[in-house]
Parts: sequence; structure tokens; C-alpha cells
Amino acid sequence: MSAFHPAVVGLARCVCQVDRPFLCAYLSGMAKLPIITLPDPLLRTQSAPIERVDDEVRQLADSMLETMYAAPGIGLAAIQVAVPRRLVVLDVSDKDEPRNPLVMINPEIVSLGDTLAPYEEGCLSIPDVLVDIDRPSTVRVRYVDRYGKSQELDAAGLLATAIQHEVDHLDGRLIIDFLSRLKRDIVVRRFKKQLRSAKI
Ligand code: GNR
Ligand code: NI
Repeated sequence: MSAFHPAVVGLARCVCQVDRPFLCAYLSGMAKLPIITLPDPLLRTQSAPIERVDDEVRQLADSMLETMYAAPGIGLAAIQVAVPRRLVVLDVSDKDEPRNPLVMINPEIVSLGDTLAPYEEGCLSIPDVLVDIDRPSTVRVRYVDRYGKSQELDAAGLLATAIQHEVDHLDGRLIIDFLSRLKRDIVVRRFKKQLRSAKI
């Protein structure tokens, strides 16, 4: 079996360059993308910074937003659609409110508040698992927006939690890493077993 997710192989093949998945996604007119799940080893990779915000990056961001809304989810990191680049999308608005899509390129946590707040976190790459995590309740994040402009945002509440969750993805960190080793191993084994039974 290939070490890469079929989506990546497909993207790579279309221009024969693993480095340009954005262009490939754009050319293939992709909209809703497949979300990779545990135990896919890609989820543990360190994502690389985006050097230039071009139409391909914006197209990928739009496809990720569409994927996130369809899931539905409140955030999505590019690695979850098998693209190891530092790009995340977020929208924590209620479903009866207007949409408030956020695109963050190369997000960096500038500072974290010193009070922790608990939240029961889920992850689209680890379906049906919830993990209680205490994280700083406020965060200041610096990022590049879809127009290539540097931005700084102070977030609190669910947005602060989601930003930290997404930045963790870019560094290959998952919510199960906040569990004890025993509990984490149980979850990982369950997903490995599911994958085996799905293949037979
Ligand atoms: O949809 C999601 N909900 C969520 C709930 C609590 C804390 C974090 C999240 S992010 C998650 C989508 C996801 O997996 N993003 O990476
Ligand atoms: Ni997640």
C-alpha cells in the first residue's frame, strides 16, 4: 500500500509534482475533499509553511471550508485533507447565525492567557471520540489572510479552543495526545482494527 493518502497520490499525479497540490486541486476542480482519519500516519506529519498566497492556496482554502461545513465541523487543518501545508479554516458561528469563515495561513500562537478552560473536544479525523482538554481560554494568533495580509487576532471561548486545536494539527498533534498512554493506545487500536475489517 502507498504511504500516501489516495487524494495526495491523485493530486501529485496530475502535475507530477508532490510540491504543488494546490495547483492540482484547482485544476481538478475539487470542492468537497476526503478527510483522512486515524491511524493515517499523515496526521502525524509536521506541515510546511506556505510561501506565497496565490489562487491555488485560496482555492484549497475554499475547498476546505466547503468540506468543513459539509462535515459539519468548526475547524479544519489542511493536513486533514492530506495536504501538509500550514493552512487552517474555522467557523464557530451558530448554525442560525450568518456564516463567519476564517482562513488562517501560517498561523502562529503569539501568546496564551493564563487561565485554563475545559472543553470536550472532537476531531473530524478521530470520529466518535471526545476528549476533555484544559487549554488556555484566550489566545492571540498571528496569521496571513487570504489576501496575503498579516493579521493578529485575540480570541476567547470556543474560537480560542479551536485555533489551538488546529495549530496542533499543523504540528502533528492530536486530541488523543492529551489522554493517558493507555487510553490513547485503546483508541488507536480501535481505529487500526476498524481499518483492517474495512479492508477484508
Ligand atoms: O468540528 C470540530 N469541533 C471541535 C470541537 C471542540 C474543539 C475542537 C473542535 S475542531 C473539530 C473539527 C476538527 O477536527 N478540526 O481539526
Ligand atoms: Ni481536528
